[in-house]
Amino acid sequence: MKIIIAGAGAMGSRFGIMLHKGGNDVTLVDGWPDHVNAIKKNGLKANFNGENITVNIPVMLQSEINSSEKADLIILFTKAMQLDKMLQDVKPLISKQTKILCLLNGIGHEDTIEKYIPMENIFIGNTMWTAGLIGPGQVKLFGNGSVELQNLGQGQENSAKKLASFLSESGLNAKYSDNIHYSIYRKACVNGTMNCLCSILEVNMTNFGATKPAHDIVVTVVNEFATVAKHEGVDLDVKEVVEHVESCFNPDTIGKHFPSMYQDLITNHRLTEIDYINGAISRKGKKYNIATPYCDLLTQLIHCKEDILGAN
Ligand code: NAD
Ligand code: AOT
Repeated sequence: MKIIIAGAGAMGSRFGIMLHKGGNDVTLVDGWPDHVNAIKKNGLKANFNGENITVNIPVMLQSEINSSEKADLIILFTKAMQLDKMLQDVKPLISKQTKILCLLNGIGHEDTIEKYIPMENIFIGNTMWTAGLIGPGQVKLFGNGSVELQNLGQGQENSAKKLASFLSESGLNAKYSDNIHYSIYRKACVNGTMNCLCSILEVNMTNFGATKPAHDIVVTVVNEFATVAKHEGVDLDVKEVVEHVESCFNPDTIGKHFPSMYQDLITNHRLTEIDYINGAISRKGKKYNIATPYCDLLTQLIHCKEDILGAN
């Protein structure tokens, strides 16, 4: 099985390393020249659960893609803003059989993917794995995680189940979900609270969880997501989702993780995915005539911070 990781930053590197360690034919594709050149020169370096390892995985720039060999599976791990361009660039690697798996955070990526890929080959999901990009060619990976996925096209359930077992063979702990829109909204509630709040407050998830107002803020934001989700046929169990979000405060599991939005904005002064998370809820709220004041403000505050820090 020829696997392409399209977007090989923090998470793409994690999945690339785990699938490579699992004995698979993996190639990384990325658009950041310094990162790609560092991997070509020195291998991909990872602190993997405390152990320093170097993995030699083939890697190429998006601009170096040629059509010689088609992929069986492409796993998308760009940031949301980079997804459309990546799909355009990987076109030469796609045959009629190529399956595409999208595990990006945020809501509505299927609308972008459907422009390029036939529905029966699209698989969408979300992941509770985490990863950090330390610098070009170097990642830090700790903790455990999981993947939930489902087919977008009708009649592809068996393919989705096979894909989940295939990922699990490399330790990725993947499961087929028969209600992936619920899972995506549930994970979006984690990002709609942790990513923006840890970035605005410049803390990790444990530190945010230790503040007195944390619980009330989480409940209010999750309720805004749930009200919008209901208009899209997704009936979130707010109490369960709040518990799920708050489980991220645990310092012994993933509480010490600085969310990817923090890594983008605070560490690297890069633009964020806020418009695909809280911003998506604000837009949908307007469409359905639902007030989403917390999501509106959190989106605006992140955009303020992008401006203040000169993010690009
Ligand atoms: P990432 O920013 O590490 O990588 C995405 C792309 O940005 C890559 O092409 C990378 O090379 C490029 N990039 C990274 N740093 C750069 C820099 N300083 N200069 C120029 N280019 C740079 O993204 P990620 O954290 O792997 O996230 C991918 C997707 O997975 C996102 O949708 C994210 O929300 C989601 N996600 C992330 C985590 C996490 O812990 N990082 C966990 C779950 C889901
Ligand atoms: C995360 N983090 O999704 C993952 O950093 O964007 C991110 C992200 C799993 C559980 C909690 C947070």
